[in-house]
Amino acid sequence: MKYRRDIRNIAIIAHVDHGKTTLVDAMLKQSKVFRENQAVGELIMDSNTLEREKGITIMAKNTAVVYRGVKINIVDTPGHADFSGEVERGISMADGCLLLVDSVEGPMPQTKFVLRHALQQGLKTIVVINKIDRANARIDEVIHLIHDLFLELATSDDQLDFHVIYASAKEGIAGTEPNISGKDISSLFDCILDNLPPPRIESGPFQMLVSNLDYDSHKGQIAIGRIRRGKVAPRDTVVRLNATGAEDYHEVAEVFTYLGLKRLKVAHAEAGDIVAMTGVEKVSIGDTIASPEQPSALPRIQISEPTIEMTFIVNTSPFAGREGRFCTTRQLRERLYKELDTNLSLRVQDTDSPDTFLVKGRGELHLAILIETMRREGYEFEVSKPEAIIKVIDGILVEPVEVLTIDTRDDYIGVLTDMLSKRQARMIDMRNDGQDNVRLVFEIPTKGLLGFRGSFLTSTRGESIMNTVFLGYEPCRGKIVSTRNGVLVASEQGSAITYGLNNAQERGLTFIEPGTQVYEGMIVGLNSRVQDIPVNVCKEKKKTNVRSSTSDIAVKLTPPLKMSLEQAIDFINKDELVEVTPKNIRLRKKLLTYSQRLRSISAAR
Ligand SMILES: Nc1nc2c(ncn2[C@@H]2O[C@H](COP(=O)(O)OP(=O)(O)OP(=O)(O)O)[C@@H](O)[C@H]2O)c(=O)[nH]1
Ligand SMILES: [Mg+2]
Repeated sequence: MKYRRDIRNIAIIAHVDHGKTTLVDAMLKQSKVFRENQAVGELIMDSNTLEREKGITIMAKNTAVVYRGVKINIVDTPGHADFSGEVERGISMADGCLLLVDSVEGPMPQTKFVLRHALQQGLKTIVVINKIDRANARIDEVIHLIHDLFLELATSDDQLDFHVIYASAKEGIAGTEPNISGKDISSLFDCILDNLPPPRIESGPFQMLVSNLDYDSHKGQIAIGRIRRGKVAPRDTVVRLNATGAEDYHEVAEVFTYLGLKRLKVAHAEAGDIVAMTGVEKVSIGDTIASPEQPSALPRIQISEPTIEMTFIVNTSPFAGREGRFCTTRQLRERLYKELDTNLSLRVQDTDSPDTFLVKGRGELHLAILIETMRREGYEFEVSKPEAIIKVIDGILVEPVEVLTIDTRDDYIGVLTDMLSKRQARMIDMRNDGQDNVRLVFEIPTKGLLGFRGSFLTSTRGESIMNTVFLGYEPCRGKIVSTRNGVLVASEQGSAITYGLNNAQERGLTFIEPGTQVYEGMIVGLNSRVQDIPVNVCKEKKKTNVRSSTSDIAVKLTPPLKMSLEQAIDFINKDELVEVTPKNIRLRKKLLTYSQRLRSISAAR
């Protein structure tokens, strides 16, 4: 067995926000991949617009730095549980990983999820205790908890023997002791070179597993992966082996390796390195690209199954076709199926109704990001309330269950446990730090989490953080009764005006401003009672000839409650839809007229 000692392939894994992308910034900055004085900013690898807006990583990405003459290929992965599929494929390119843990938060549910995957894939680990600059860092305790986690998850004894590095990614410093003496992250780089294994090379002709895809409008599809065997060069003939075992031949156009933020065009690349190549058309993640001399497929990447589903429907609102560029069934269908090429944990299915598609994903955020991306591309459509995916296993109806971790203050324990017990959650742990901060851990069916985030944030006044991670399937526990109030539904089409909205505000909270175009059946507010009521927000004040001294004084409206896309999806009930266009996000009843809704209620009785 041979090794490529001039290369290390590493994945950076952690719970959300523990500082992975910031650590990559520090690695890039120290290896001087930028010109002197070049303004590079922060979170350099979060290059996608939605990533920058939300401050989270959504897609796994490659970069590389050179240290002591060794090229370190780095895969930055997302930490949010909804994008776990990206972690699973990122790991498939690596031999080692950096497991980051926040010095205050300690190991979190997603820390466990990513570490389990890394250890199962046989990756060697370096633990990086990050954010040690934080005032309330509790390093000893965190290390202790990490040891427990390894004891629980290690698949062999040598995995228990990991190195620890202390870092402040933000300040760009790292050391082997908590009181860091160095002025940079050299100790981290040294630890990587000394302890993470170089790639092992098998002998034989070219073979590579496609772990990621990119697209270039000139060059077409770009297949990214790590070469397992042999060499590849432009103009080589290769075979692509897909999921069905079918083979087709292609000519490699260009081959690139990574350095800093660039892809470098190379004359050839060899086993052990991570490369990007063009010329292989219609390739999917999980395919193998190999030499025709020995065209054998590598095992496809295992990606966890989706847990929630929702329908995407062609826009049927009275405003359909006004604001989007792509509105037809064919365009919606093509776009959704195209997403499957790169979004591995997504599933799309046709339904009995030709203009409705069932889309399954790993969580509300996973689906919300797809919806937001499509709307920015110019698509217009409607989506239904997400639902947990129910399955039959061994003749028993089962549903997904998640672990919910909440970091909050003592004051909110009562209200939270009360809300969560109605959602069939079971508390499994509660830890208090003696200073009013408490961590609550629950097991909760996924269906109980849907629609929870909104009320969670309001009832804890935005002072708490919640995280979830998929646990497994368990026998169904029966229905959860919705506790949301009814809605205010526009009874007529037109332009909302202050007078009409003021009347509506006597009934509850409103969601729209004067001047907003509404249609009959559109949801314009939240009722203060449980039932829905129609309101005419376009209604003008009756004109009389008599002037009253008081009633003509300008009415002051309470500012409307504006919902983001995620909040809207979280908010709606089963008989409602979110209408998504490049310009607007509207909420509506599925049945637009009052009489239709009345009839359906009486039919249900
Ligand atoms: N105090 C402190 N803050 C840090 C440090 N490293 C990162 N942060 C902050 O933590 C937040 C999250 O950092 P990111 O690098 O985006 O975290 P991430 O792990 O890449 O997050 P995801 O990719 O979304 O999972 C940012 O506000 C950073 O500025 C650190 O060493 N100290
Ligand atoms: Mg990140």
